[in-house]
Amino acid sequence: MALNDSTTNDRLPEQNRDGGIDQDWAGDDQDWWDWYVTLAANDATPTELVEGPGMPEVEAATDEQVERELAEPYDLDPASVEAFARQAFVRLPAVLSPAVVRRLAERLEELLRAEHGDDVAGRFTALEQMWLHDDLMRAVALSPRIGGLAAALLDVPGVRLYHDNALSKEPGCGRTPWHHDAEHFPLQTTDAVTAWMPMSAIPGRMGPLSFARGRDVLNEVADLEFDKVGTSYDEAVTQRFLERDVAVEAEPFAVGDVSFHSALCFHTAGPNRTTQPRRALATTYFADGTRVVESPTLISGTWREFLPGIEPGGLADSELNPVVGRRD
Ligand SMILES: O=C(O)CCC(=O)C(=O)O
Ligand SMILES: [Fe+2]
Repeated sequence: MALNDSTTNDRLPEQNRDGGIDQDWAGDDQDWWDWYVTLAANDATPTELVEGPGMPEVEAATDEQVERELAEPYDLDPASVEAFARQAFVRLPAVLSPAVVRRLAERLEELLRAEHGDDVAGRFTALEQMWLHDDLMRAVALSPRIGGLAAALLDVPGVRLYHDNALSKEPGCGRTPWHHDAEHFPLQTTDAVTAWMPMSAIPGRMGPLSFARGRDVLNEVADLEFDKVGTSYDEAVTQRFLERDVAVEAEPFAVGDVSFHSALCFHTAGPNRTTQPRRALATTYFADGTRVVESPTLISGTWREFLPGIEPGGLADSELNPVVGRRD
């Protein structure tokens, strides 16, 4: 199967084809992902898809059990806080029980199918702002457990919701390009973090989220020019990390593991070479008191949807950005 490989700008909305990246994104969030994955370099050699893990093979939790678990605090080990501060990401075990993952995965399947249908092979299908119309997804986005972890890891008094996301890398979809999210979030802070919550086990061949270790990795690649139509930026980052011995963690995820990556963390994900979709819920939080940058870019995507009524430079506190977590 040919993995997504495109070196033209035909995935860019027409209004965004000319000029640099200092312009608002003209399409919707799915258009953004369809474009974004074309910026990843992929091995052209076709490979067989192997069987992948589906939803956890346990009985699903009830909706009440999901809400209860997501409301309870997680016992965060000080070594994990220290690891996050040093390496800009951390993985935490057993943040979600297998039964809760199962229930969320079932619901996500329904939501994705309703939005994208069945004909999705090879694509990266996304959903966002599910919390506005779905009770279970609201329990995740507004979870005191997940929000509390975000505040504790960032070591800030409180965090607000930026947006939720479902990220479904369908069978045969290629890599996610190297990037760091500070570039994506139009926020005047690096105190932002994304909880990446897999909806199954994710073995290596399924494309687990993978992280370059260290808060300062950014400096190693700061001189590389972003490429909005081809894969040159992604290739240059890969090359630079190899040359400078930047350690990359690309471990599989077990059911219930959740990773938290800072806006400073460089990350990527491999192709999904399995027969099952690689699905995760990804929710982003930022420090309360943050302002929107003066000049959002193409890479900021559909940010106005996540901060309605807030103009560049304004305080990021719309009604869609409730305070979700507090540091104890
Ligand atoms: O799921 C992926 O492959 C990419 C997700 C990502 O970049 C993020 O959640 O920040
Ligand atoms: Fe990201």
